[in-house]
Formats: sequence, structure tokens, C-alpha cells
Amino acid sequence: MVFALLRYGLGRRHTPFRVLPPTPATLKPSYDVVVIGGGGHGLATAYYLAKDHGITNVAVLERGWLAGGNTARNTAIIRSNYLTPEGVAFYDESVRLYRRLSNDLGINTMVSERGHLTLAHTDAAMRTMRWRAEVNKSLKVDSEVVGPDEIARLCPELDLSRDKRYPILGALYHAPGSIARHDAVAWGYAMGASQRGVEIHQGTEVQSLEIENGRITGVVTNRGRIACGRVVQAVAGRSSEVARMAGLTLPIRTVPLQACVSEPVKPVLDPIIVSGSLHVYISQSARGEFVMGGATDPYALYSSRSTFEFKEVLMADMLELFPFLGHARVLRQWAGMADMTPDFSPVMGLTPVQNYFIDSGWGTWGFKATPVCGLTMAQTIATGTPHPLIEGFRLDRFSRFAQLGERGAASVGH
Ligand code: PYC
Repeated sequence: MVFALLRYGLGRRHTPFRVLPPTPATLKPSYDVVVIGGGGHGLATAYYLAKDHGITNVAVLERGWLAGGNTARNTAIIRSNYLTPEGVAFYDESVRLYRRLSNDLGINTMVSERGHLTLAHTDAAMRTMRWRAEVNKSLKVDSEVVGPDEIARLCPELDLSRDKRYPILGALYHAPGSIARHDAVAWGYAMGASQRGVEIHQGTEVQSLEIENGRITGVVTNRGRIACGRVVQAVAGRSSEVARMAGLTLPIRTVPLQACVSEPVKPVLDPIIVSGSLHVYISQSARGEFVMGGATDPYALYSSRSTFEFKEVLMADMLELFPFLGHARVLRQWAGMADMTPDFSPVMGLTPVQNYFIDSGWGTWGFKATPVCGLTMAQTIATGTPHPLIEGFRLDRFSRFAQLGERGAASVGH
């Protein structure tokens, strides 16, 4: 790696600055695969369809701009310390893909392995951390329960005093926990897909889906109708709305999830810190900003507005963990929309409509799943058979009493 970098730096041939191709002036009359949603998941699916399966007659339709939805509205945390074996195996593959993503996509995705501490403030929380650690270890995922001394070593900035509303009793430590540059991930997938022939159409809204004999035959957009072989929806925050066009009802409730960043300061916080009881999480970005979030809004709503109430509650809890943050000013605040399923696991794969595929129900976990979603959805679409890693996430699990309870792995309060 070092020699390759040196050779590149001293050499004369440098890769030209990469720009995304503009949206083609017209849509083709027909595509083998139409991807609804030009966020990270849709772009990654298109990329792996082209790269791994040679399916390149693909259109990605994005009603807004590229990766401007939840891909731009998250806190870019990557981890695989989940609770169910299905969840752990799935996100672990994502961690593995993230580790080599910069090389694979030829863009610096700024994946930075920091370690991830989920703090436990109660005996019940300690029990859940032990449970998660055991499931993780049985699947060879690096997680362990640590006590206050080790927490102090890993994160000296934390206030570990005992005379508090929520004293810290221990934590689940997950060394592979990372952060990344979310835009670069989306741009990398978009560039990789378009270099292989995929068309990315921004400003292209899907208005209806034509269904005949249980199959989608056409996609009607604000720029005209297209015929399609297969269609996949990857529209976090709008999953129910788009699924309804295909005649599907999803067990999803959509709630806003807000977050904010501070002004940039020198690097002081290395690990990612989560407190389930206080409902807060924080990391420090490469730019020096503290990236902070809290609980989802307590009501279902399609809105990405920011509220003062959220900030007020978040800061009160954050200061309990990190009193020094009292000196940091908040720079920016935003909201995304979390499509919550009853069991907190996603809904992925085949649907009752023969050639319609779904990638939804990400709740607050969409960013970390981006590469593995692309990989597994592409294989599922190409072969018509669910990838083994997403078999458990089938839509029909709700009618088979085969839910996958993942709530205990949430970093975000609900
Ligand atoms: O589950 O790691 C997480 C997370 C952090 C922010 C939103 N979700």
C-alpha cells in the first residue's frame, strides 16, 4: 500500500478528477432492471448488478438529487455488534466490505476504525450487553463486555463518576466500530455503476407502476414511461409509499430521526460512544466535528425538519457524559426519516409481485448496511433467489411468526 502510494505520488500518470456523468437527456424505452432510489442502497445495488452479474442495462431513478435522502442524513456509523445471529452475520459482511471499499471503488471513503462503546447504566442493560457479546463472539465478531477501568482507558474524556443520574456500570466494546464519509460511499458506487453502463437519472420521480398478471410491466415517471424486466425499490423514508404503488402493504412506521454536529475542534474523541439509557451517541469526524444524535421523534411523520426540543434534550444528556462539550457550539442540525419495522430488522428480497424486489425497513441502520445491501440485493435480483444473508429478512416473516427481534441492538432510543 505504502509503495503503491509512493509510486503513484511520484509518477506522471494521475487518475483524472472523477465527475459523475450528467443525467441522460432521455430515458430509454426499456431497461432490464429499474432501481427506484438513487441513495447509497440503490446505487450499490446497481453497482453490484453490473460488476458481479454483468447486468448493465440498468436505470437508477432518483426523484431528487443523488444521495440526498437518508444517505446524506445519517451519522455514518459502521458496526456489526447486533443481537440476532442473522443481524450479526449480515452487518459483519458489511464491515468487511467497508474495509476494502476505498480500494474497490477507487475513492477515499474515509473509513476510520475507532472502536465502539455501548455504555450500560443499569443491570438490565449489562445483561443485554453480555447477551450481545456472546452472540457476537459465537459468530467471530470482536465484541466484549468491559468494566469502568477499561472504559476510562479507551475514552478518558467520559465522566465516569458514580454519583450521577446514570452512572456507567460497564460497556459492550466492539473494536471494529468505524465511521466513514457518507457522500464518498454514494459517489463511489455511482461512479462505479455508471462506468459500467448504468444510467443514473436524477430529477426522475416514479409516479405509478403498471402491473399485469402479478408482474410489473412498466414504470411511469414524470419524464415518461419505461418498460422493465425487474424493479427494485430502495427508498428509505418513503418505503411504504412506493410499495403501495406495487400493491404492497409494509409493516412500517416512519419516524423522523434528528442529529447535529458541533463546530470543528482538535481531535479529542477517538471511539464512538453510545448510551442506550440516555439515548445519545457521539463520534468525532475527521473534520473535527462532534457528530451527535439521540432518540427518534416520538411520533410518525414524513418531515425532515429540525426541532429545538430535540437539541435541548440531546445536549442535556450529552453533557452528563461529556461535561467538556459545554464549550462546543452546535453548527448544523438535520433529520432523516427512519422506516421502522415491528421487530427492528429490515424487509428485503422477493415480494408477492413476481419481478418486484424490496430493500426497506432500515430504521436507523441504513448507512452501515449500504455495501451488503447492494451485494445481496444484486444477487437476489440477478438469480431470483434470496441471498442466504437476507433469507431471514423476508417480508412474509410477519405472517409466519418468524420475526427477528433486533431492538436490543439499537443505539438510538425509540
Ligand atoms: O445503530 O449505530 C447505530 C446508529 C447510530 C446512529 C443511528 N444508528
